[in-house]
Amino acid sequence: MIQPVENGARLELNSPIKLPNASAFLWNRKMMVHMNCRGYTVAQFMQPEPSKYAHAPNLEAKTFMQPEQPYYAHHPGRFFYIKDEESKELFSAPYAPIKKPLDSYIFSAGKSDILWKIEHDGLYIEMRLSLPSNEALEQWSFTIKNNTPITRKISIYPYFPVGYMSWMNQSGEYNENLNAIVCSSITPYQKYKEYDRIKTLKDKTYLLADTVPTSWEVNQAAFEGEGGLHNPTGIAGIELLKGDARYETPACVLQYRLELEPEQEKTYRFLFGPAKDETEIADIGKRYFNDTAENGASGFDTVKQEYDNYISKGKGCLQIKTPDPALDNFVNHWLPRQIYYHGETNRLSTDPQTRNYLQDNMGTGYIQKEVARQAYITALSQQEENGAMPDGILIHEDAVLKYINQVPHTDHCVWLPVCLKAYLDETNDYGLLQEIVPFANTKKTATVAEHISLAMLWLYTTRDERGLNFIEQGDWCDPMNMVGPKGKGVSGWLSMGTAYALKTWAGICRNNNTIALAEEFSKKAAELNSAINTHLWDGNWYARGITDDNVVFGVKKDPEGRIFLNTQGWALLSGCADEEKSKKIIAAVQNELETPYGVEMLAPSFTKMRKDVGRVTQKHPGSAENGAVYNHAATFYIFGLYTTGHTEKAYEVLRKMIPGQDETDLVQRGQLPVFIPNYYRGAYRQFPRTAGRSSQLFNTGAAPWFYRCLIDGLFGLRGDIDGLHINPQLPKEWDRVEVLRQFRGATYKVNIQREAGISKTIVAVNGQILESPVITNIEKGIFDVDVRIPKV
Ligand code: CEZ
Repeated sequence: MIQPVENGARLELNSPIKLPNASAFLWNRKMMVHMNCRGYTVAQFMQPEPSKYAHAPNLEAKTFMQPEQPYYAHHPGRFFYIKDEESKELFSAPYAPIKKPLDSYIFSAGKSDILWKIEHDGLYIEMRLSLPSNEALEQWSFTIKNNTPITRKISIYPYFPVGYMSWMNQSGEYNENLNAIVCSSITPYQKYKEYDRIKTLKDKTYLLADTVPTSWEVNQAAFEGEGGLHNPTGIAGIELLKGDARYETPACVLQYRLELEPEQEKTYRFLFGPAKDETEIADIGKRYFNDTAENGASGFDTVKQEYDNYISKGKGCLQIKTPDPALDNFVNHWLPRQIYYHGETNRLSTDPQTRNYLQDNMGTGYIQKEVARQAYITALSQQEENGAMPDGILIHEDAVLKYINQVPHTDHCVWLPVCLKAYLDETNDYGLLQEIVPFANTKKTATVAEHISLAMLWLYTTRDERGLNFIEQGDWCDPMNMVGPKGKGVSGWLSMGTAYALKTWAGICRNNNTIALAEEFSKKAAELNSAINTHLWDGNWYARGITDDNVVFGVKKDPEGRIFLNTQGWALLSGCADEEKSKKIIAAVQNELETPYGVEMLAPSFTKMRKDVGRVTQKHPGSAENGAVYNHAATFYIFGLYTTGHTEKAYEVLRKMIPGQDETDLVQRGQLPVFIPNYYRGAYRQFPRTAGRSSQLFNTGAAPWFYRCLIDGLFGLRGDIDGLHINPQLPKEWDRVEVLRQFRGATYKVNIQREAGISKTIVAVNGQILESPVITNIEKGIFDVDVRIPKV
C-alpha cells in the first residue's frame, strides 16, 4: 500500500480509498499547505497573522491548526475535472470530487513537492504541487498524456474553489489581461481603527494560468448547478459560460479544450494564492511565466529549484542504518524535515506559546544552530524582571498575545534549561551564557546565565507550603485549567518539571564553572523531589496534582483519570523515583496506559466534566489531552526511560510512534509515515474502534524530543562539555547499526556492534582504542568510530 521510492526521499501511497485522510504538507516562511490524498486542502499564509485564501463555504471561526480536520464535499481543495468530449465520460483528478475508480493511482509525498500519478480510461495524468521558498503561492503543474491508440477530444477543467471569502464583500471575475481568475473580498471588521490594518491585507485570491483557457466560470453556484459537485452542470455544456461572482461565492474554474494524438501529452501550469491587487498578480505572472533565467529556465522552474534547495537545508545530524528499514527511512528523511518546519514557521503563529517556542527550537539546535541560539535570546529578552516567562513569545513587531496565551500557565520557565541543555550538548556554545540580554519593558539587562537563574528561582518560589508548584490555569497541559484558578492548586508534573529544570541547570552551572550555583540548585531540586515523594506518591505511581480544594487527583481511587503519564515520565527525569518506585511506575504505565499505538496520556479517559480538573475532561474521551496517545507526552516518557537506562521499554514505546508497523496498523492510524502526528486516538480500553486513528496534525513537540531520544538514548551519541559521549542503548534484537553523526564540524562514521565476552562499551577512533567512551578533541574531518557493546 505504501512504498518508499528514490532511496526514501519520497513515499508513495497506491490507493485513494484505504487511507482516505492520508496527507502530506509543504511550507515556507510565509505559508503552509496541507494536502490530503484526495485533493482536499487546508492552506494558510501569514500577513502577519495566519489567513486563508481558499475558504470553507461557510463562515469560519479563526483558530489554530486543527487535529482530525474533517473533509466534506465542498471542502477547499485543488481538483481537475476531465471530460471526454465524445463519450461524455467524466472523472476527476486526483480523486475527489467525482471519486470515480481510477485504473491506477499514486499519491507521492516528496520533501519539496506533492505529486499524483493517475490513469483513467487511457489518459495518464501527473499533477504536482510545489511552493516557492519565500512567497505565499502554490505552483501547480498538470500534465495529461494520451495512452490510447486513438486521438482523444477532451476538456480539462481546473476547479479551485475559493469558498466564502467575506460577509462584507466578495466577488470574482476572469481578467483577460492577467490570464487569471481574480476573486476579491474585504476581510470583515467592525472597529474603525482596524481599517488601517485591513487596507493592507491580501484580500484577493487568484488562479493564474500559463495558457489562455477556452473558457471559464467564476460563479460557484452556476458551475455546480443542479448536477452537484459529482456532475457539475457547468461542465455539461460545450463550453463554460464565462460567469462572474457578484457578492456570490466565487470559484476558479477554467476550461481547456484539446485534442491529443496517441502518445501526445500536454502540460499546463497554474499559480494559486493570495494577492493585494492586480498589479501584484501581474508581477507574479511575469516572474513565473514570462521571465527566463540566463540558463533558459522559466521563472516557474527556477523557483521550484530554489525551493528544493531551501528544503534540503533542513538536514539532521544523524543518518542511520539499522535492522529496521522503516525506522531508518523515517529518521533519515522525514523527522528532520518536520523539525525544520517547526523552526522555520513557529507553527504559523506570531506569538508561539513559550514552551512550544523553546522546544521547537530545541529541535532546531540539531539543524540550524544559529537560529536556535537566537531563539533563546529572543525568548529571554521577553522575561520579566522577577524571572517569570510570558505565556507566549512575540516574534513579529505587530504581534500580541492571543487565545491560549491570555490564560496564565506556570510552566514556561521549565523549558529554558531543559531545552538549552540539548543546544549546549550539541554546540558547546557556553559563550551564549555570557550574552547580555534585556528584560521585558525595562532598561535592565543581565547575562543569559543570570536570566535563567532568575527563572529557576521564580519556579522555586512559586510553590505552596507543601513545596509543590502552583498551577494556576494550566501547565504543560493547556486545558487543565481548573485545578488551581483560586491560586491554591498545585501541579505534580510541574513540581517534577521544576526539579528536573533545577537539576539540569545545576549541571550547566557546573560545566560553566559556577560551582556554588550548581550546588544551590541541586539542593533545591532535592527539596522538590522530597516534597513530591511526601505528597504525591500513590503506592504504584505518582498523582498528577492537588486541586484548589486539596483533592489529590490522578490516583488509584479515581474512576476516571486514574493515572497520568506526565507524572511518571518526569518522575524518572527529576530523580524523585528511586529504583523501586521506577519499577512500579513502569509496570503501572504498561498495565494502564500502553496500547499497540503507543502510550496514552491518561486513563481512563474522562467521559464527563470534572470541574476541579477542567476542560481537558470535556475533550472527547481518547482525543487530544483526554487520554490520546499524545506523542509529545509519550516522548517525555521515552526520554525518561532512556535517561534511566530502561533500554528495551524505551525502544518498544518509541517504535510505536511511527505509523505502519503492518497494513492493519497503517489503515487503523490512517496516516503516512512522513511525520509524527500530535496524537493517535487513545481510550483503547474504552473505545477500541477509534483507537490509533491519527490526528493528521503535524504540529507537535514530539518531533524534537523524538530526535533527542535517538541522539541521547538509542544511539547514545550525545555531546557534552568534554566531547562526544558514546553510550548506545540498542534493543537486544539488534546486533549491529551504522550511524553517520555530524558533530561540531566533525563527521563520525560510527559502527556499533555487539561483541561476546566484553562487559562494557569499547570505543576506537580510527583504530585507536579510547580509555573511556568519550571522544575528546573534536576536530573537523571524517573519522571511523568502532563501538563494541556487550552481547545480551
Ligand atoms: O496545544 C498544545 C500546545 O500547543 O497542547 C499541549 C501543550 O503543551 C502545547 O503547548 C498540551 O496541552 O486545548 C488546548 O488548548 C490544546 O491544548 C491545544 O491548544 C493543543 C493543540 O493541539 C495545538 O495544536
